[in-house]
Amino acid sequence: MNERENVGSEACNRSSDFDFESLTQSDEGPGPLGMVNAKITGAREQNVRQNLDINWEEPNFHQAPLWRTWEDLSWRHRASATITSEDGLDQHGVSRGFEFSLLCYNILAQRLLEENDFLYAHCLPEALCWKDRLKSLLQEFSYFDADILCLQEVQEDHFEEDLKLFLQERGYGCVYKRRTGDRPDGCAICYKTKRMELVASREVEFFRPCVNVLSKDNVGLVVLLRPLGDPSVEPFCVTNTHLLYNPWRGDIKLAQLALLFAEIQQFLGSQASNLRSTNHLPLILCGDFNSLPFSPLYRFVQDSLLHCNGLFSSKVSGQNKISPLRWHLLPSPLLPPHLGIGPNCCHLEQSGYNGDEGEWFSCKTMEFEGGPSSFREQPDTISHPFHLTSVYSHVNSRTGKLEATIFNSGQGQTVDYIFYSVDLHRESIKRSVQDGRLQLLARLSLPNESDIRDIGGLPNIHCPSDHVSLAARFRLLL
Ligand code: KL2
Repeated sequence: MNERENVGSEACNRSSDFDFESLTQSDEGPGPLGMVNAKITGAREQNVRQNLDINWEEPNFHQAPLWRTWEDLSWRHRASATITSEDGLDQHGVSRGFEFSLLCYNILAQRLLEENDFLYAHCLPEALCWKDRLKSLLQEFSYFDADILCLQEVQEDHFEEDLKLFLQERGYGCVYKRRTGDRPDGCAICYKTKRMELVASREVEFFRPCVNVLSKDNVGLVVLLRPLGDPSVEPFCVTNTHLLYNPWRGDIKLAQLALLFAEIQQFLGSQASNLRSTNHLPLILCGDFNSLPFSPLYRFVQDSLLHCNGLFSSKVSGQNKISPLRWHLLPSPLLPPHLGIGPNCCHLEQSGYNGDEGEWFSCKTMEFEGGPSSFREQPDTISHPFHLTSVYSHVNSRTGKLEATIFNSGQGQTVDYIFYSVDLHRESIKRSVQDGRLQLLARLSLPNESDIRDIGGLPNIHCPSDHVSLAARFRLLL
């Protein structure tokens, strides 16, 4: 019996009598849970470790759950809200708005696990079998009970047969987009229908025939969600994606991201009738970017701007430590003109848009230094009109250690992100950002590499994926 058969049969028999009903029927979550020890219960948890009704066992090899805590960031807004305005504050000086939680998680498609089984040689067979991994996943979903789930590597048959029903029974509406070609997996966005409604969605396929930098089957999913309960709260946009893995092909990753930005703008433009405000629409962009913090691709998201001149494809994602034998510069322009997308990541037919309404998606609105004229001087500069920042700072503020969202080949790295839209301020030439209509209230702590090594790597019998989940709690201001 080879390793793959072992993964698929013997190990799975162990848990074939697992009762999934018991998970779906509980309103209070699954009870004692080995996987995680933090729960989204409100905006202002300090550190929920002590309050948990969970049996905590000392870590030991292959048996340990991950130690996660909530980092409370809501204090940042109490101060600023009180200073700036009395509007929209409750009697405690806290700004009113719609609070929600979001979980972003690459759940590791079973087919990909089996195709790349050399990556998981260190794992116990039962940590790799779908039925066992499913059980842990469902426990984790139940436990966090997030209002929005953004999932990557969701295998279509497992989504249809196992995940969707479970999530629907727990009150989620689901949108799913499989990768193109014969890829087995895709992205899903699930939202609590009691709390918000789906206004519209767009599937984004990055594959375009005959375009070298868009030759891969990755996808993105964009949704517009309207909070229920308070008609004065406007919709917000959530985007989920899984960019190409190949560390050498940063050209493709960057082109996929540029196309995604263009599609988000076009989608929002098409939804103008559903939107009242001309202010910037709150946007959350999350997923698996297969790129490291502070890499050129990451900088492009955060800075809204990237100078591509002299940049090698193999350097875009920051994954490569070694230099390639053959060096490929990024193509110029990044996207071929016949796609009709400019270096500002905007469909050209939209660039001419000049209405008073919807200024937020007008591609003429270049809000960074130089504006459109700078492109004439620097044709290799790409930009996008969103102002985004990462929920995580990638270095744990308490320990000073680098965070990791993935553990592969004995190495922990960050490749998954939750970015959210912020207000941009400029002091002379220096940019600074601060929370705008989306306020970051809390984030679930991430482990560092040695935390993951201590629990025997990923996946293990408590942690069903080679990624860990990211989670944040936001307040959408009225
Ligand atoms: O890094 V990932 O894992 O975001 O978790 O995205 C890809 C990789 C995923 C979809 O293509 O499959 C994984 N070495 C390591 N991982 C690989 C490889 C590889 N050669 N090929 C695919 N993946």
